[in-house]
Amino acid sequence: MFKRNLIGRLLAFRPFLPIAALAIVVTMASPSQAAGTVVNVSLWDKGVEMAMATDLGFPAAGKDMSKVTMGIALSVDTVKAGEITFEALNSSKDTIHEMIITRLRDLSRLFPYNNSESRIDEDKMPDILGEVSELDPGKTAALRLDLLPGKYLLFCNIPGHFTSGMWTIFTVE
Ligand SMILES: [Cu+2]
Repeated sequence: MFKRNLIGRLLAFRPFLPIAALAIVVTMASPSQAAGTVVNVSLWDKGVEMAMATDLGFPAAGKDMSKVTMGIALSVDTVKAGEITFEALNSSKDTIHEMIITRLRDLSRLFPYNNSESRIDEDKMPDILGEVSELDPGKTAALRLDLLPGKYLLFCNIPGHFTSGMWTIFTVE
């Protein structure tokens, strides 16, 4: 599903490439030949009727993360350093989600949070590397990054979603 969408999008955006170049694009889009690593990302939730948790933001220490009502699921959570393509799918039926990636230098540090907006204060986070913003339900989008070894956090910053548990840790070796 992801692969087909990726190929479709690449071809759609590059309709005038010569045949040889097209072949390269298609070849690169298959997982075994991809330049770097492909990580499938599912942005999921349990539906709008579920009351959102309000105290399940990162870090998870001391929290009952089984109570999350939305989250980010990865096909693989540890990859080799280098070029990494995140293929994000909004699996929700009714809610817009997004995926922001930030370097995680301290596994216990609280993120700057704007309580009145119920979201992370992105302006106070110097380590944000990229994002797939405001993805409609059922839509996919890709983010390609060159990542060094370290810990990263993927999170959704739609109001209320971070504290509902919509984040996950990602490791690059
Ligand atoms: Cu979200």
